[in-house]
Amino acid sequence: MTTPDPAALDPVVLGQRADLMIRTLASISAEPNRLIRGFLTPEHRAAADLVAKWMREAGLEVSEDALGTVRGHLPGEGRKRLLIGSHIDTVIDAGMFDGPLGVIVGILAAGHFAKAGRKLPFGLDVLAFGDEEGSRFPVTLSSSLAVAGHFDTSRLQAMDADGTTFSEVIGQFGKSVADIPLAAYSRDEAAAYIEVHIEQGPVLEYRGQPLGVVTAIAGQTYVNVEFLGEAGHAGTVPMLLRRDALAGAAETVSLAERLARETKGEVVATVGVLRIPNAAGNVIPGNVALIVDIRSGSDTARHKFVEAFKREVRALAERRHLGVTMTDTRNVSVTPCDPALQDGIAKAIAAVGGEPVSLVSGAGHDGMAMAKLCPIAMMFVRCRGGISHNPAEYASPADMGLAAAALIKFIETTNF
Ligand code: HGY
Ligand code: MN
Ligand code: MN
Repeated sequence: MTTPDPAALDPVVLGQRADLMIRTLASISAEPNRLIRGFLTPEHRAAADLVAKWMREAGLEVSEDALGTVRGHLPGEGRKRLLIGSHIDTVIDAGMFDGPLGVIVGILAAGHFAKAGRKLPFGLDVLAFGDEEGSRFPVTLSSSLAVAGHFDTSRLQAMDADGTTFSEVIGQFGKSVADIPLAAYSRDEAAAYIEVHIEQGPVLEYRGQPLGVVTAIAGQTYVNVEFLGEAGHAGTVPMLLRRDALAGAAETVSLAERLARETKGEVVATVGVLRIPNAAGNVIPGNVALIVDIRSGSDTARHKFVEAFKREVRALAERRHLGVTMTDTRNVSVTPCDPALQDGIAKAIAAVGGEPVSLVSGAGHDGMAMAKLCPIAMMFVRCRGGISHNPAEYASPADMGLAAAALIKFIETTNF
């Protein structure tokens, strides 16, 4: 039995380690002046290699699956394993904490037990997923779905902006599509999945608390809306004779915002992508597409919203003599977090001096995929101004250290 290092449980030391690791990982990007790390890119390769190095240094057995998920394993007494993970891919021009924080805190926690020579009643697996954001392909959660045994091979035909297919990219990454099923855990191995993640919202900061317990992950509907009007000369077509697809899209953006505001917080709706092919200042847009991201902690409220939204879009298209198609490209129900695990996390937060705040996650996470395999739970970490998906994203070393100490406490006080 090696002597436990007293500093190992000191949240200040853990926070400093986490901060250094976060900033080191953040230096791996596709571009020098902003953080971009797409799925199965050279940056993913470099990030995976760095995470694997940290896992080995922490005393974990490292492996990597066919979708580039890096796994650090600490053997326990029995066959069961507690899975601790998050993602190392990013959105474009990202913050450095969204995703990596959960992997790094997992490595620090597992390393604590490895260094102490502690044999836990269950194994620990730290997982670094590479496709949570869906910023390269129009699909998401591929790596965690593969680990959960629910990878849908239709994704292999998805294409990135260069027209390269998902399956081609797997080959370029040095992996084989045939090996994807090997990534899956069997149900009797996976005891639970825990993810530590920045809140990406303002609640913990408002409540003056460093850590929170997630009760559920919001459900999501993505609607691809495409308007078909008539391209025309900007100077010659009278306003009343136009079939302006962009004007229809603009009215749709305001409609989504108005309907969501009317739900008084129950539903949020965002248009983050608007595509105008062959855009030109002197051409009336004839064809415009937009993606509407609709989320809610209540599936009933979300479905009701989508129905009302689509009804009003059809009406405005009619009024404007536009053709319109609406395709749901994502429909994910609310993912509840396991009540017993929530309780364990709340107790661990209290043990490190926090007052556990419970909240719904408006953001999606790999836990949505892992819930198909085993019970899940999430611990949120306060982030400044609730800002995320933005380079101004920030979590303090003190709060990150408390999260690592709370996760260690959770592992020590939980049994499966
Ligand atoms: O969209 C989300 O909520 C996550 O950041 N991918
Ligand atoms: Mn994100
Ligand atoms: Mn995330």
